[in-house]
Amino acid sequence: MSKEVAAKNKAQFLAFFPDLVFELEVMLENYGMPADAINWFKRSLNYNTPGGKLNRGISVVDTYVILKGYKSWDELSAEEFKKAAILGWCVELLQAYFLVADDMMDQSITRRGQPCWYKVENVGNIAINDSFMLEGAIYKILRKYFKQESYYADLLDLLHEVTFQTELGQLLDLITAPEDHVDLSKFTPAKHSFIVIFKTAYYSFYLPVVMAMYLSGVTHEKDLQQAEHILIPLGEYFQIQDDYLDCFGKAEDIGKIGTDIQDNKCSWVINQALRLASPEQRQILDENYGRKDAEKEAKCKEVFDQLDIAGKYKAYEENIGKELQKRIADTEEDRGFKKEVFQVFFDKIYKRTK
Ligand code: DMA
Ligand code: MG
Ligand code: MG
Ligand code: MG
Repeated sequence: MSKEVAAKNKAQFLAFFPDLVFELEVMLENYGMPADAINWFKRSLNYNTPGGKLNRGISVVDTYVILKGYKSWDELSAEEFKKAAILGWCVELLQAYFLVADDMMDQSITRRGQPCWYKVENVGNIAINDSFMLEGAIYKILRKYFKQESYYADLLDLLHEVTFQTELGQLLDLITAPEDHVDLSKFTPAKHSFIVIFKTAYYSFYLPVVMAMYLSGVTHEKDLQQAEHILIPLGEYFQIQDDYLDCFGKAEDIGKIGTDIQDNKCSWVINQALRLASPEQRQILDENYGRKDAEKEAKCKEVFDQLDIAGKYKAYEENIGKELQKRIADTEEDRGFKKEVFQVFFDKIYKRTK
């Protein structure tokens, strides 16, 4: 897909969001909510939902188009676009819900180039309830547009399962990173892998594709298994990129200031460093990692540079790229699934810098 087509699709997807905000506004009016509360919710929806890359949401539409055998979004009927776009925005609402809460738990400062929602004047802890309402909006919208569909229960079940998996990942992420007690021996590659698969891969990669599978009726058990076989390692790679960029990316590119070192996170970067560090370097990491102190953070980064973590990342990226390409090539298409679904997703994230 050319850059121009991708930009046009993104604009079309984005242009649909105000319709959903309006629907939700009407729903709140029907509950008799006062105008200032409706405006608060609208502000939270607009602040937290559409500002990112929208890869997850757009993937629902892209996947549906491919599974239907269409050449482009132009072949979608108005009704088809609407249904796929609604499901896409449901994934983006789920993402918004997780991010508002994640930024509070991670004490982050910026997100998508603006202050995190809880950091906005007069928001603070109200952001907790706002995050719940971003999640609740998903089910209000699904109920309105999909209740009569045969796959409505499947959609709800998928969303609930994936939400719970994400929360399991977040739990392990958080308890492996206690604020008051640094113990780097608790970090292991296996734990890291569990954290990133559960907190990111299921909702970011598996969910949008399976939603589009339900919508298009390509739902053979073996195809769902194939989706998991490729999208989970693809999502693991995506979160490893996120871990790497938290430390080595530019804030202007990633739209957020990295917090993993100060937050004592079991990230890909520290796991590599622990594998390679000399006893002296290990001691520096033991004394400086996970402390709310910019100078200590810089000392950790010095060790990461000495260990050439950036070079190790490049090598990892080449290898995982090859492995994923192999899995994509081996995808069976005889039941109606198309390997292009995976290829498009792969191309969107391979060697990303933002
Ligand atoms: C993100 O993990 C996971 C979820 C479920 C939001 P993270 O804290 O590494 O994300 P970010 O770097 O965007 O804060
Ligand atoms: Mg975070
Ligand atoms: Mg987090
Ligand atoms: Mg991160």
